[in-house]
Amino acid sequence: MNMKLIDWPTFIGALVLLLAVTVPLVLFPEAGKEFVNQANTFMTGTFGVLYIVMGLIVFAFLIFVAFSKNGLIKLGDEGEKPEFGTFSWAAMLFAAGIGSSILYWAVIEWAYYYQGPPYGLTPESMEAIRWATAYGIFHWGPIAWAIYTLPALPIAYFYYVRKKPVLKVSEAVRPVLGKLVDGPLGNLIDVLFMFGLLGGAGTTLALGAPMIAEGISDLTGLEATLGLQAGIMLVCTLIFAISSYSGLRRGIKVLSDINIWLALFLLAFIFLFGPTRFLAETTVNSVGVILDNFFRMATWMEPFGNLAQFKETRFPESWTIFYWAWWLVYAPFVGLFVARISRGRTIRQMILGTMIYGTIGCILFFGIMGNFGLYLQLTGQFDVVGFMNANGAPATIIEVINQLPLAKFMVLVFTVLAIIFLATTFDSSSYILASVVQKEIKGEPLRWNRLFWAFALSIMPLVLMFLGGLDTLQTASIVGGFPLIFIMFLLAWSFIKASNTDIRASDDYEPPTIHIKRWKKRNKKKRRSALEVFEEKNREDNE
Ligand code: NM2
Repeated sequence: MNMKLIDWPTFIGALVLLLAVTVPLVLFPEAGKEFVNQANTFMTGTFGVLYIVMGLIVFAFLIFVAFSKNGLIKLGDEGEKPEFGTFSWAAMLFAAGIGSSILYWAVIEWAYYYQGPPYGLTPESMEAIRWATAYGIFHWGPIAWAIYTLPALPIAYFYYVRKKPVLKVSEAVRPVLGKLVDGPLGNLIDVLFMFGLLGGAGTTLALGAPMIAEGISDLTGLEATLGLQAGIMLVCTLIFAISSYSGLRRGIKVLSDINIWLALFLLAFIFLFGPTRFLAETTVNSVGVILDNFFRMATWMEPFGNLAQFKETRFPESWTIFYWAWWLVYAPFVGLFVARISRGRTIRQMILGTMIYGTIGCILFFGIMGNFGLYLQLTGQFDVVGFMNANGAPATIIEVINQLPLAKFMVLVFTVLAIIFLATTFDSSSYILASVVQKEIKGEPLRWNRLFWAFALSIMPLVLMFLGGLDTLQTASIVGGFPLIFIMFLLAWSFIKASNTDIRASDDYEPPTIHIKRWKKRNKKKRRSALEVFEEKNREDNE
């Protein structure tokens, strides 16, 4: 074990914060729940507008960067090929950033909107249906993926262009905070990020475990008890611990590829053997609704909601803001991970690839699985909403899958897929948590370190589950991730500051690497490449 590579203040800091939150929840579950719920209401209510604005700004910023000269910067050396092929890249990206929650919400999200529509519409009306099919896609769409992509910019830039062998959020804000990141402030930033991610993972497990348990219960006849859920979580932990332990190429990549093929199979099956025409038309239609109303949806709040004459729905807080917060806590992790796998791509390719492939993937899930449920409801084949109100969402999700041809086989596929989706998010999370608590990464973070965080990720939810506090965890991401809003701005600022400095330093304002050939031609005498200029700059920075 090489202990010298570990960044102990961050390691211990994250652990202490984690225990500081978990222990009181274990000792006082009821009061803890009350507190987390209140904190959640307070934050989404009072600061909701910050989340909404953050989403819009991040989206606009990324589009701007993608098409600016900074977007042409290549992550890596001149002529270097992308480290992973586009298919594997997109598959890993999707598998890492998206967990089992997509199976949960894609199937059932519409049912909530159908009963509690936005804009004060009448529940279960035609208008409510129209929005119900669109809002899920919107919450998993371009703004959400933009939130995921932003941290990747500075992180990838420092890792591959300035060649600093550190995968840390704090390192990515160095251009703005300077030497401050070497002190407690840097540790604090990393600890906050880790804490947010653990909160987000808690939300994921809190949703995923009961759904997988229902699937297994449906297949085996066992009751979906807490014990079963705990057993499932242990098995999942084992799978992702093994994957994370095996590393990026052997573990994570292989599992991601399986994940994508199985997901494509499930989607194709539902599409072909379900109501194909209805699914296709409804999906296209909802994409249209979003395009038509993008900014309306992206800015909808209820400023007059608490005046007596208006009926407050709390839809923005319960959904859009909750979602932005949840994407946000995962964002630095996905950023770190996307950065790690994007060697050899340009910033533009990385931005557009993440936003486009990510959104398309989510459209497929919501369009096919969600609209299949809606179809069952509208045709009266299965009363999804009634069943959900009586038996809860997880059982309903499995029941929807049970309406397919080859029902039991499809429930099996669905359940296995949920487990793999969970594992592929958690193996990369533990990989990244391990990276963040290391001073330096030689190739990959240390193995024992990866294993440690793999278990840390699920032990806390496991303990809470036994104490009945799993619901509390669902909102943990919002409470845990609030400071990240500000870190997002620092990250954007940092990227622009550093890349602009470097572009200017390369004499003729050409972006580095991609235009190096043209640059060299024009500067025949000066043989210094742009990269050398940056490396020199880098050395100066370090001194
Ligand atoms: N997001 C994509 O549980 C999961 O699927 C992981 C969830 C942020 C809503 C991420």
